[in-house]
Amino acid sequence: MSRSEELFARAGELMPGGVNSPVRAFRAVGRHPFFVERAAGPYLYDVDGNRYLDYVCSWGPGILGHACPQVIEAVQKACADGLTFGAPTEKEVELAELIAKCVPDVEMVRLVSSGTEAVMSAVRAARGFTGREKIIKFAGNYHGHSDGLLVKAGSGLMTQSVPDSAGVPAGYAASTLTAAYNDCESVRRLMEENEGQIAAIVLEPVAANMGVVLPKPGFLEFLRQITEKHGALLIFDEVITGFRLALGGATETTGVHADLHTFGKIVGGGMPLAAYGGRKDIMSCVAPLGPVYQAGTLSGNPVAVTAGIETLKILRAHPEIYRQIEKQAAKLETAYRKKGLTVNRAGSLLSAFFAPGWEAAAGEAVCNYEDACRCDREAFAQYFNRMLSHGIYVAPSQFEAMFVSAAHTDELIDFTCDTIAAWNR
Ligand code: KE4
Repeated sequence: MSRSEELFARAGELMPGGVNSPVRAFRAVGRHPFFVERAAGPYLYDVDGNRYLDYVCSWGPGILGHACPQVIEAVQKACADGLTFGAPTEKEVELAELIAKCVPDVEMVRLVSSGTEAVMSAVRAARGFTGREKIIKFAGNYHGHSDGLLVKAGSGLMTQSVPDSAGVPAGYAASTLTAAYNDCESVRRLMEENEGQIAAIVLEPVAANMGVVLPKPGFLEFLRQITEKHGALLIFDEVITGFRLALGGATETTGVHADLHTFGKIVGGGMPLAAYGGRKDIMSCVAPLGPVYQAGTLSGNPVAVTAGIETLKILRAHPEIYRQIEKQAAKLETAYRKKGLTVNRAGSLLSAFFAPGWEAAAGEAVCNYEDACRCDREAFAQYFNRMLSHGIYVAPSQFEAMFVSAAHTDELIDFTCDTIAAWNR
Protein backbone atom coordinates (compact mmCIF):
# COMPACT_ATOMS: atom_id res chain seq x y z
CA MET A 1 0.00 0.00 0.00
CA SER A 2 1.34 3.47 -0.89
CA ARG A 3 1.64 6.22 1.69
CA SER A 4 -1.15 8.10 -0.11
CA GLU A 5 -3.40 5.09 0.27
CA GLU A 6 -2.45 4.74 3.94
CA LEU A 7 -3.12 8.42 4.56
CA PHE A 8 -6.40 8.24 2.62
CA ALA A 9 -7.54 5.37 4.85
CA ARG A 10 -6.63 7.31 7.99
CA ALA A 11 -8.21 10.48 6.63
CA GLY A 12 -11.43 8.63 5.89
CA GLU A 13 -11.79 7.80 9.57
CA LEU A 14 -11.89 11.43 10.55
CA MET A 15 -12.97 13.56 7.56
CA PRO A 16 -15.96 13.04 5.25
CA GLY A 17 -14.61 11.14 2.26
CA GLY A 18 -11.11 11.67 3.63
CA VAL A 19 -10.92 15.17 2.16
CA ASN A 20 -11.76 18.76 2.97
CA SER A 21 -13.40 19.45 -0.37
CA PRO A 22 -15.30 16.76 -2.30
CA VAL A 23 -13.64 17.03 -5.72
CA ARG A 24 -10.28 16.16 -4.14
CA ALA A 25 -11.53 12.62 -3.41
CA PHE A 26 -11.09 11.70 -7.10
CA ARG A 27 -14.44 9.86 -7.06
CA ALA A 28 -15.25 10.88 -10.64
CA VAL A 29 -12.09 9.15 -11.89
CA GLY A 30 -12.35 5.95 -9.87
CA ARG A 31 -9.15 6.02 -7.84
CA HIS A 32 -7.79 7.27 -4.55
CA PRO A 33 -6.27 10.73 -4.45
CA PHE A 34 -2.54 11.29 -4.08
CA PHE A 35 -1.47 13.22 -0.98
CA VAL A 36 0.80 16.16 -1.70
CA GLU A 37 4.02 16.72 0.25
CA ARG A 38 5.12 19.94 -1.47
CA ALA A 39 4.87 21.95 -4.66
CA ALA A 40 7.25 24.11 -6.65
CA GLY A 41 6.82 25.86 -9.98
CA PRO A 42 4.70 23.66 -12.28
CA TYR A 43 5.02 20.55 -10.12
CA LEU A 44 3.28 18.79 -7.26
CA TYR A 45 5.27 16.18 -5.33
CA ASP A 46 3.32 13.47 -3.52
CA VAL A 47 4.20 11.57 -0.34
CA ASP A 48 5.38 8.57 -2.37
CA GLY A 49 8.01 10.53 -4.27
CA ASN A 50 5.95 10.95 -7.43
CA ARG A 51 6.09 14.23 -9.37
CA TYR A 52 3.14 15.59 -11.31
CA LEU A 53 3.01 18.37 -13.88
CA ASP A 54 0.12 20.33 -12.44
CA TYR A 55 -2.71 21.74 -14.60
CA VAL A 56 -5.09 22.15 -11.65
CA CYS A 57 -3.02 24.91 -10.02
CA SER A 58 -5.07 24.52 -6.83
CA TRP A 59 -8.24 25.14 -8.93
CA GLY A 60 -6.95 28.47 -10.20
CA PRO A 61 -4.83 30.42 -7.68
CA GLY A 62 -1.52 29.13 -9.02
CA ILE A 63 -1.13 31.47 -11.99
CA LEU A 64 2.54 32.16 -11.11
CA GLY A 65 3.34 28.51 -10.43
CA HIS A 66 3.68 27.00 -6.97
CA ALA A 67 5.82 28.56 -4.22
CA CYS A 68 6.73 31.67 -6.19
CA PRO A 69 9.88 32.87 -4.32
CA GLN A 70 8.81 36.54 -4.19
CA VAL A 71 5.43 35.61 -2.70
CA ILE A 72 6.89 33.11 -0.25
CA GLU A 73 9.50 35.59 0.99
CA ALA A 74 6.88 38.27 1.58
CA VAL A 75 4.56 35.83 3.36
CA GLN A 76 7.36 34.52 5.58
CA LYS A 77 8.19 38.07 6.61
CA ALA A 78 4.53 38.86 7.25
CA CYS A 79 4.19 35.78 9.47
CA ALA A 80 7.07 36.99 11.63
CA ASP A 81 5.10 40.20 12.27
CA GLY A 82 2.10 38.28 13.59
CA LEU A 83 -0.62 36.17 11.98
CA THR A 84 -3.77 38.11 12.74
CA PHE A 85 -4.65 41.29 14.58
CA GLY A 86 -8.41 41.73 14.37
CA ALA A 87 -7.76 45.36 13.55
CA PRO A 88 -7.25 47.19 10.25
CA THR A 89 -3.84 47.20 8.56
CA GLU A 90 -2.19 49.27 5.82
CA LYS A 91 -1.89 46.12 3.72
CA GLU A 92 -5.68 45.84 3.42
CA VAL A 93 -5.76 49.38 2.02
CA GLU A 94 -2.96 48.49 -0.41
CA LEU A 95 -4.77 45.38 -1.66
CA ALA A 96 -8.08 47.23 -2.00
CA GLU A 97 -6.31 49.92 -4.04
CA LEU A 98 -4.63 47.27 -6.22
CA ILE A 99 -7.96 45.55 -6.93
CA ALA A 100 -9.58 48.88 -7.82
CA LYS A 101 -6.68 49.74 -10.16
CA CYS A 102 -7.02 46.38 -11.94
CA VAL A 103 -10.83 46.33 -12.14
CA PRO A 104 -12.27 49.81 -12.79
CA ASP A 105 -15.84 48.68 -11.95
CA VAL A 106 -14.63 48.22 -8.38
CA GLU A 107 -15.18 51.56 -6.63
CA MET A 108 -15.42 49.89 -3.20
CA VAL A 109 -14.47 46.39 -2.07
CA ARG A 110 -14.75 44.13 0.99
CA LEU A 111 -12.19 41.40 1.65
CA VAL A 112 -13.46 38.04 2.89
CA SER A 113 -12.01 34.54 3.30
CA SER A 114 -13.49 32.40 0.53
CA GLY A 115 -15.22 32.62 -2.82
CA THR A 116 -18.36 31.21 -1.23
CA GLU A 117 -18.38 34.06 1.25
CA ALA A 118 -17.73 36.62 -1.47
CA VAL A 119 -20.66 35.53 -3.66
CA MET A 120 -23.02 35.00 -0.72
CA SER A 121 -22.23 38.52 0.49
CA ALA A 122 -22.53 40.11 -2.95
CA VAL A 123 -25.98 38.57 -3.38
CA ARG A 124 -27.00 39.84 0.07
CA ALA A 125 -25.76 43.33 -0.85
CA ALA A 126 -27.76 43.20 -4.09
CA ARG A 127 -30.90 42.20 -2.19
CA GLY A 128 -30.30 44.87 0.43
CA PHE A 129 -29.67 47.57 -2.18
CA THR A 130 -32.68 46.74 -4.41
CA GLY A 131 -35.08 45.62 -1.69
CA ARG A 132 -35.90 42.64 -3.90
CA GLU A 133 -35.59 38.96 -2.92
CA LYS A 134 -35.22 36.82 -6.05
CA ILE A 135 -32.04 36.17 -7.99
CA ILE A 136 -31.38 34.40 -11.28
CA LYS A 137 -28.45 32.02 -11.65
CA PHE A 138 -27.55 29.61 -14.45
CA ALA A 139 -27.54 25.83 -14.59
CA GLY A 140 -23.95 24.63 -14.49
CA ASN A 141 -22.61 27.73 -12.77
CA TYR A 142 -21.13 27.16 -9.32
CA HIS A 143 -20.94 30.00 -6.85
CA GLY A 144 -19.76 28.25 -3.70
CA HIS A 145 -21.79 26.33 -1.14
CA SER A 146 -24.05 28.96 0.45
CA ASP A 147 -27.62 27.68 0.81
CA GLY A 148 -29.26 30.08 -1.63
CA LEU A 149 -26.82 29.19 -4.41
CA LEU A 150 -26.71 25.41 -3.95
CA VAL A 151 -29.77 25.03 -6.12
CA LYS A 152 -30.53 23.55 -9.52
CA ALA A 153 -33.22 24.03 -12.10
CA GLY A 154 -36.52 22.55 -11.08
CA SER A 155 -39.18 21.46 -13.56
CA GLY A 156 -41.88 23.65 -14.96
CA LEU A 157 -42.01 26.92 -16.79
CA MET A 158 -41.28 29.07 -13.79
CA THR A 159 -37.95 27.29 -13.61
CA GLN A 160 -38.17 27.48 -9.87
CA SER A 161 -35.02 26.04 -8.43
CA VAL A 162 -34.84 23.10 -6.12
CA PRO A 163 -32.09 22.43 -3.57
CA ASP A 164 -28.97 20.88 -5.08
CA SER A 165 -27.91 19.56 -1.72
CA ALA A 166 -29.50 17.92 1.29
CA GLY A 167 -29.91 20.38 4.11
CA VAL A 168 -30.87 23.35 1.94
CA PRO A 169 -34.38 24.48 2.95
CA ALA A 170 -36.86 24.67 0.08
CA GLY A 171 -37.48 28.27 1.07
CA TYR A 172 -33.93 29.24 0.15
CA ALA A 173 -34.29 27.62 -3.26
CA ALA A 174 -37.57 29.42 -3.88
CA SER A 175 -35.78 32.77 -4.09
CA THR A 176 -33.30 31.49 -6.67
CA LEU A 177 -34.48 31.05 -10.26
CA THR A 178 -32.40 29.06 -12.71
CA ALA A 179 -31.92 29.93 -16.38
CA ALA A 180 -29.93 28.19 -19.11
CA TYR A 181 -26.47 29.58 -19.88
CA ASN A 182 -26.29 31.28 -23.29
CA ASP A 183 -30.11 31.17 -23.57
CA CYS A 184 -31.38 34.75 -23.64
CA GLU A 185 -35.01 33.64 -23.92
CA SER A 186 -34.83 31.67 -20.67
CA VAL A 187 -33.64 34.84 -18.95
CA ARG A 188 -36.18 37.11 -20.58
CA ARG A 189 -39.00 34.80 -19.52
CA LEU A 190 -37.89 34.77 -15.89
CA MET A 191 -37.39 38.54 -15.79
CA GLU A 192 -40.87 39.18 -17.22
CA GLU A 193 -42.63 36.55 -15.07
CA ASN A 194 -40.99 38.04 -11.98
CA GLU A 195 -41.21 41.69 -12.91
CA GLY A 196 -39.98 43.92 -10.11
CA GLN A 197 -38.86 40.97 -7.96
CA ILE A 198 -35.38 40.18 -9.32
CA ALA A 199 -32.55 41.68 -7.26
CA ALA A 200 -29.77 40.40 -9.49
CA ILE A 201 -28.56 38.04 -12.15
CA VAL A 202 -25.40 36.26 -10.99
CA LEU A 203 -23.18 34.30 -13.35
CA GLU A 204 -19.70 33.20 -14.21
CA PRO A 205 -18.90 35.51 -17.17
CA VAL A 206 -16.86 32.63 -18.54
CA ALA A 207 -18.22 29.47 -16.97
CA ALA A 208 -15.66 27.04 -15.56
CA ASN A 209 -17.69 24.70 -13.38
CA MET A 210 -19.38 22.68 -16.08
CA GLY A 211 -16.05 22.56 -17.74
CA VAL A 212 -15.19 25.83 -19.48
CA VAL A 213 -18.14 27.26 -21.41
CA LEU A 214 -17.80 30.63 -23.10
CA PRO A 215 -20.61 33.18 -23.32
CA LYS A 216 -21.96 33.30 -26.88
CA PRO A 217 -21.45 36.66 -28.65
CA GLY A 218 -24.01 39.09 -27.27
CA PHE A 219 -25.02 37.02 -24.24
CA LEU A 220 -23.28 39.17 -21.63
CA GLU A 221 -24.36 42.36 -23.42
CA PHE A 222 -27.96 41.05 -23.32
CA LEU A 223 -27.71 40.42 -19.57
CA ARG A 224 -26.37 43.93 -19.07
CA GLN A 225 -29.27 45.42 -20.99
CA ILE A 226 -32.05 43.34 -19.47
CA THR A 227 -30.87 43.93 -15.88
CA GLU A 228 -30.78 47.69 -16.53
CA LYS A 229 -34.23 47.53 -18.15
CA HIS A 230 -35.77 45.73 -15.16
CA GLY A 231 -33.91 47.51 -12.37
CA ALA A 232 -31.90 44.40 -11.40
CA LEU A 233 -28.15 44.23 -10.76
CA LEU A 234 -25.59 42.23 -12.71
CA ILE A 235 -23.09 40.26 -10.62
CA PHE A 236 -20.02 38.73 -12.29
CA ASP A 237 -18.74 35.84 -10.23
CA GLU A 238 -15.04 36.17 -11.12
CA VAL A 239 -13.67 33.83 -8.48
CA ILE A 240 -12.05 31.95 -11.36
CA THR A 241 -11.95 34.53 -14.18
CA GLY A 242 -10.74 37.41 -12.01
CA PHE A 243 -7.05 38.17 -12.69
CA ARG A 244 -7.01 34.93 -14.73
CA LEU A 245 -8.42 36.05 -18.11
CA ALA A 246 -6.63 39.38 -17.75
CA LEU A 247 -5.72 41.73 -14.92
CA GLY A 248 -9.13 43.31 -15.40
CA GLY A 249 -10.87 39.95 -15.62
CA ALA A 250 -13.96 39.41 -17.74
CA THR A 251 -14.76 43.11 -18.14
CA GLU A 252 -11.33 43.67 -19.72
CA THR A 253 -11.81 40.76 -22.14
CA THR A 254 -15.50 41.25 -22.96
CA GLY A 255 -16.08 44.98 -22.44
CA VAL A 256 -19.20 44.26 -20.40
CA HIS A 257 -19.43 46.03 -17.03
CA ALA A 258 -21.08 44.50 -13.99
CA ASP A 259 -22.50 46.21 -10.90
CA LEU A 260 -20.69 43.84 -8.55
CA HIS A 261 -17.77 41.47 -9.06
CA THR A 262 -16.60 38.66 -6.81
CA PHE A 263 -13.01 37.46 -6.67
CA GLY A 264 -11.13 34.57 -5.09
CA LYS A 265 -8.22 32.25 -5.81
CA ILE A 266 -5.62 34.46 -7.57
CA VAL A 267 -6.55 37.57 -5.54
CA GLY A 268 -5.34 35.71 -2.44
CA GLY A 269 -2.22 34.32 -4.07
CA GLY A 270 -3.19 30.85 -2.84
CA MET A 271 -4.11 31.93 0.67
CA PRO A 272 -7.68 31.99 2.10
CA LEU A 273 -8.67 35.40 0.76
CA ALA A 274 -11.49 36.53 -1.52
CA ALA A 275 -13.35 39.76 -2.17
CA TYR A 276 -16.53 41.32 -3.47
CA GLY A 277 -16.90 44.86 -4.75
CA GLY A 278 -18.25 47.22 -7.36
CA ARG A 279 -20.46 50.30 -7.42
CA LYS A 280 -19.92 52.53 -4.39
CA ASP A 281 -23.65 53.16 -3.95
CA ILE A 282 -24.24 49.41 -3.63
CA MET A 283 -21.23 48.67 -1.41
CA SER A 284 -22.20 51.60 0.82
CA CYS A 285 -25.11 49.41 1.95
CA VAL A 286 -22.65 47.04 3.66
CA ALA A 287 -22.10 47.30 7.44
CA PRO A 288 -20.96 49.34 9.22
CA LEU A 289 -21.83 51.91 6.53
CA GLY A 290 -25.24 50.48 5.74
CA PRO A 291 -27.84 47.89 6.79
CA VAL A 292 -26.44 44.81 5.00
CA TYR A 293 -24.55 42.87 7.63
CA GLN A 294 -21.41 40.95 6.75
CA ALA A 295 -18.36 40.27 8.92
CA GLY A 296 -15.39 37.92 9.38
CA THR A 297 -12.77 37.31 12.05
CA LEU A 298 -10.05 36.65 9.49
CA SER A 299 -11.35 38.92 6.73
CA GLY A 300 -8.39 40.86 5.32
CA ASN A 301 -5.95 38.67 7.25
CA PRO A 302 -2.50 40.31 7.01
CA VAL A 303 -0.66 37.15 5.91
CA ALA A 304 -3.23 36.27 3.25
CA VAL A 305 -3.39 39.88 2.08
CA THR A 306 0.40 39.87 1.71
CA ALA A 307 0.20 36.87 -0.64
CA GLY A 308 -2.49 38.64 -2.66
CA ILE A 309 -0.57 41.90 -2.88
CA GLU A 310 2.64 40.21 -4.05
CA THR A 311 0.76 38.15 -6.63
CA LEU A 312 -1.07 41.13 -8.10
CA LYS A 313 2.11 43.24 -8.04
CA ILE A 314 3.93 40.59 -10.10
CA LEU A 315 1.04 40.30 -12.56
CA ARG A 316 0.89 44.09 -12.96
CA ALA A 317 4.66 44.35 -13.42
CA HIS A 318 4.72 41.49 -15.96
CA PRO A 319 1.64 41.73 -18.20
CA GLU A 320 3.52 39.53 -20.68
CA ILE A 321 2.60 36.62 -18.39
CA TYR A 322 -0.93 36.74 -19.81
CA ARG A 323 0.27 36.49 -23.41
CA GLN A 324 2.62 33.68 -22.42
CA ILE A 325 0.07 31.48 -20.62
CA GLU A 326 -2.51 32.10 -23.38
CA LYS A 327 0.02 30.97 -25.99
CA GLN A 328 0.73 27.78 -24.02
CA ALA A 329 -2.97 27.05 -23.55
CA ALA A 330 -3.55 27.49 -27.29
CA LYS A 331 -0.97 24.75 -27.96
CA LEU A 332 -2.86 22.42 -25.63
CA GLU A 333 -6.11 23.27 -27.39
CA THR A 334 -4.59 22.29 -30.74
CA ALA A 335 -3.34 18.99 -29.34
CA TYR A 336 -6.75 18.10 -27.90
CA ARG A 337 -8.60 19.10 -31.06
CA LYS A 338 -6.37 16.80 -33.11
CA LYS A 339 -7.73 13.95 -30.95
CA GLY A 340 -11.29 14.94 -31.81
CA LEU A 341 -12.10 16.43 -28.43
CA THR A 342 -14.22 19.55 -28.08
CA VAL A 343 -12.17 22.34 -26.54
CA ASN A 344 -13.49 25.53 -24.97
CA ARG A 345 -10.77 28.01 -24.07
CA ALA A 346 -10.63 31.54 -22.70
CA GLY A 347 -7.04 32.70 -22.37
CA SER A 348 -5.17 30.24 -20.15
CA LEU A 349 -8.40 28.59 -18.94
CA LEU A 350 -9.61 25.60 -20.95
CA SER A 351 -11.48 22.30 -20.95
CA ALA A 352 -11.27 19.31 -23.28
CA PHE A 353 -14.67 17.61 -23.51
CA PHE A 354 -15.42 14.02 -24.49
CA ALA A 355 -18.53 15.31 -26.19
CA PRO A 356 -20.82 13.06 -28.28
CA GLY A 357 -18.99 12.23 -31.51
CA TRP A 358 -15.53 12.52 -30.04
CA GLU A 359 -14.69 8.93 -31.05
CA ALA A 360 -15.29 9.90 -34.66
CA ALA A 361 -13.07 12.95 -34.08
CA ALA A 362 -16.10 15.18 -34.40
CA GLY A 363 -17.06 16.16 -30.88
CA GLU A 364 -20.21 18.29 -30.66
CA ALA A 365 -20.15 21.84 -29.30
CA VAL A 366 -20.51 22.36 -25.54
CA CYS A 367 -22.41 25.61 -24.95
CA ASN A 368 -24.35 24.93 -21.76
CA TYR A 369 -24.84 22.54 -18.86
CA GLU A 370 -27.03 20.16 -20.87
CA ASP A 371 -24.30 19.77 -23.47
CA ALA A 372 -21.68 19.21 -20.78
CA CYS A 373 -23.80 16.50 -19.14
CA ARG A 374 -23.86 14.55 -22.41
CA CYS A 375 -20.09 14.09 -22.35
CA ASP A 376 -18.57 10.63 -21.90
CA ARG A 377 -17.43 10.60 -18.29
CA GLU A 378 -16.03 7.07 -18.52
CA ALA A 379 -13.78 8.12 -21.38
CA PHE A 380 -12.78 11.18 -19.37
CA ALA A 381 -11.83 8.98 -16.39
CA GLN A 382 -9.67 6.78 -18.64
CA TYR A 383 -7.99 9.87 -20.10
CA PHE A 384 -7.39 11.29 -16.59
CA ASN A 385 -5.74 8.09 -15.37
CA ARG A 386 -3.60 7.77 -18.48
CA MET A 387 -2.36 11.36 -18.11
CA LEU A 388 -1.63 10.74 -14.44
CA SER A 389 0.34 7.61 -15.30
CA HIS A 390 2.52 9.86 -17.47
CA GLY A 391 3.01 12.31 -14.58
CA ILE A 392 0.48 14.87 -15.77
CA TYR A 393 -2.26 15.98 -13.35
CA VAL A 394 -5.40 17.41 -14.90
CA ALA A 395 -8.58 18.11 -12.93
CA PRO A 396 -10.22 14.83 -11.80
CA SER A 397 -13.58 15.73 -13.32
CA GLN A 398 -14.99 16.52 -16.75
CA PHE A 399 -16.78 19.46 -15.15
CA GLU A 400 -13.61 21.22 -13.97
CA ALA A 401 -11.18 23.45 -15.83
CA MET A 402 -7.55 23.16 -16.84
CA PHE A 403 -5.25 26.02 -15.80
CA VAL A 404 -1.87 27.02 -17.24
CA SER A 405 0.65 28.88 -15.09
CA ALA A 406 3.68 31.05 -15.86
CA ALA A 407 5.80 28.07 -14.77
CA HIS A 408 4.60 25.86 -17.66
CA THR A 409 7.58 26.16 -20.01
CA ASP A 410 7.59 25.42 -23.74
CA GLU A 411 9.28 22.09 -23.06
CA LEU A 412 6.62 21.08 -20.54
CA ILE A 413 3.80 22.10 -22.87
CA ASP A 414 5.42 20.14 -25.71
CA PHE A 415 5.75 17.10 -23.43
CA THR A 416 2.05 17.41 -22.57
CA CYS A 417 1.05 17.76 -26.22
CA ASP A 418 3.16 14.74 -27.16
CA THR A 419 1.48 12.72 -24.41
CA ILE A 420 -1.96 13.74 -25.69
CA ALA A 421 -0.91 12.86 -29.27
CA ALA A 422 0.45 9.44 -28.27
CA TRP A 423 -2.77 8.49 -26.54
CA ASN A 424 -4.47 5.85 -28.66
CA ARG A 425 -8.13 6.62 -28.27
P1 KE4 B 1 -14.48 28.80 -2.59
O1 KE4 B 1 -15.50 28.97 -1.51
O2 KE4 B 1 -14.22 27.34 -2.93
O3 KE4 B 1 -13.19 29.59 -2.35
O4 KE4 B 1 -15.08 29.49 -3.92
C1 KE4 B 1 -16.35 29.08 -4.38
C2 KE4 B 1 -16.47 29.41 -5.85
C3 KE4 B 1 -17.21 30.51 -6.23
N1 KE4 B 1 -17.35 30.85 -7.54
C4 KE4 B 1 -16.74 30.13 -8.50
C5 KE4 B 1 -16.90 30.54 -9.94
C6 KE4 B 1 -15.95 29.00 -8.17
O5 KE4 B 1 -15.35 28.28 -9.16
C7 KE4 B 1 -15.80 28.64 -6.83
C8 KE4 B 1 -14.99 27.43 -6.39
N2 KE4 B 1 -14.36 26.71 -7.43
C9 KE4 B 1 -14.13 25.30 -7.15
C10 KE4 B 1 -13.54 24.66 -8.42
N3 KE4 B 1 -14.45 24.60 -9.48
C11 KE4 B 1 -13.25 25.10 -5.97
C12 KE4 B 1 -12.69 23.70 -5.82
C13 KE4 B 1 -13.34 22.97 -4.69
O6 KE4 B 1 -14.57 23.08 -4.52
O7 KE4 B 1 -12.58 22.29 -3.98
